[in-house]
Amino acid sequence: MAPVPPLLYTYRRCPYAMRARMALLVAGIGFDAHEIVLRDKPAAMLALSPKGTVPVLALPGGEVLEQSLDIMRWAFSVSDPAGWWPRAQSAAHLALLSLCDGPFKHHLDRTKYPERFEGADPAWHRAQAVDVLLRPLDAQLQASAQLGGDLPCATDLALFPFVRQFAAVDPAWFEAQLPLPALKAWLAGWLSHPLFTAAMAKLPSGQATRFPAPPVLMPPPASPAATR
Ligand SMILES: N[C@@H](CCC(=O)N[C@@H](CS)C(=O)NCC(=O)O)C(=O)O
Repeated sequence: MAPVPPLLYTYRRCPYAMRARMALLVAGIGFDAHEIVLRDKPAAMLALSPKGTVPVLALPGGEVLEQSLDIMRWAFSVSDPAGWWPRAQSAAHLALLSLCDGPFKHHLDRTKYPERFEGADPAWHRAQAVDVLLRPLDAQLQASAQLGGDLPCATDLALFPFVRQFAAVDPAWFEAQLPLPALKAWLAGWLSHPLFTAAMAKLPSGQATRFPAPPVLMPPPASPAATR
């Protein structure tokens, strides 16, 4: 009998779920995915993880991973010959990650949904988001095409979906007003990357489906010379 695959509760447009799906794909782990409707979360998911956020990964042995970073860590513990996880564990990378998930996410939410936060000034939060993460990220990416160096690492995967979301709030402003060329080249490389395309596969919602196994995922990323 074929082994039972892990089950990922996910939401296609959620940046936390994107990083989890990309890590599972990089690690070559076959999984079922249950695309949820945020306003109507499945009872089975809430039974496993009452906090009610996605992603949630239910492992065949009964363990439940309720945080995107735990899912990434687990995926790379299964298979990581290229060292995606260890290259993401430097103090500088962990600092970028906590800036992303902490202050940057705070400012991103208030840039994107100011109506949800009383008194929020989206232009101020947008400027803060740039200062807190995007400028340091651009500086880092001027030194190497990926945060992982020549090759990406788990930090690239973890941060990219959030930078994507920020850029999508006002793409014309992002393109015209933000002089961060290395960051933009990195973002463009990921947006067109087969790994991201694979991770964004559309699934029927409300049921578990085998997540499509991609053909070849990791051609080398575009070189800085080719993208800048
Ligand atoms: N710290 C969590 C955050 C996950 C999270 O906040 N996910 C959002 C979607 S992007 C969510 O599920 N929100 C619940 C809701 O909107 O009801 C993680 O890293 O997995």
